[in-house]
Amino acid sequence: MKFKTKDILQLQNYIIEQQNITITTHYNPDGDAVGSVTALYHYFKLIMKDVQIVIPNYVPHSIEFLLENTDYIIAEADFKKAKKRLQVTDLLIVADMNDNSRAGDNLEKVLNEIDCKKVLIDHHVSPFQYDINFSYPDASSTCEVVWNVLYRLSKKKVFPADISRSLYVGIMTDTGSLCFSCNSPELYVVISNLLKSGIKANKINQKVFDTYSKDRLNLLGYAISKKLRVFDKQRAAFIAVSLEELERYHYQPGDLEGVVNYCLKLEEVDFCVLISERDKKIRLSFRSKDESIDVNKFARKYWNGGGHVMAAGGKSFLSFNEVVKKITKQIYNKEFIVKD
Ligand SMILES: [Mn+2]
Repeated sequence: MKFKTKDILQLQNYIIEQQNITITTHYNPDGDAVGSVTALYHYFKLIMKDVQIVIPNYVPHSIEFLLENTDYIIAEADFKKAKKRLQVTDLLIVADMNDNSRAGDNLEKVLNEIDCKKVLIDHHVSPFQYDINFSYPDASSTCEVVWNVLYRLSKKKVFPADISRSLYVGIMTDTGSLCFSCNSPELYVVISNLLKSGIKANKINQKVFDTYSKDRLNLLGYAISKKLRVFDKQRAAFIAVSLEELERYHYQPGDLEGVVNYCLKLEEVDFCVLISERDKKIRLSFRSKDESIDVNKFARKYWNGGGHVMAAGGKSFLSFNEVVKKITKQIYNKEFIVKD
């Protein structure tokens, strides 16, 4: 990962000059988001900085343990406190999101308004320009970028266990346990250095991946056996679950995490979608098996979203049935292959 020396020097100056640091990330934070912000938090604590985390909304149960021994505010639970902190922040670090709008409507406004130094650490395409951008769309995860930033700041390769554990979780969750975005030899050097801190990879994997409730496993079974629609000719598939169906399985945040990837396990499928109905909107996740199907472009063009070439998300305020109809039509017409 190539870094500009001037960016690292500038970040170093910000860290020395600025009194306090706030770290934030995207709405519906995943393992990479929470891994990034907590690793950065522990690093700044180590060098005795006043630091706090602001997370837009709930953290899924399987990665909640990463928040132990950190000072964090969940904006959706205590918006006043989050806003107050951000308004007095001298240095804002935005991790695992490429645009303030990804923090959700309320937080976006505050992030846009505040006047402070702003640094981005991320791996999504087309980032918004901050004072310093550490943006590496080829990286497996933001946590891999964070490791590289910390290495250049500290000249150290092995960090304390709390930092290493957070970064390890981010890399594992964003690569589907090294199943995708996993071709870079340098990534394995990073993981090797994380394990040198003494963290136990097998125990962490269990904690993160083997935490299903009976309802969650049953919802997965139902989604796959009853809701999967495959389009052989178009090499595409989708799963659509309504709010009523989610409620039947006592849906908890995070319960649909990874469900979209099951569609791609089909040999005859190269593109897939998970559609899920939420309180006020419809959420969509897109996956592709092939770089020629750029789901980031598809999500940007049609579904108010974005992300990566092979994994992206979107949202819609149409009704559930309308979204299902629109996706069906787009699959029939192969509109998911977006030409420039
Ligand atoms: Mn990520």
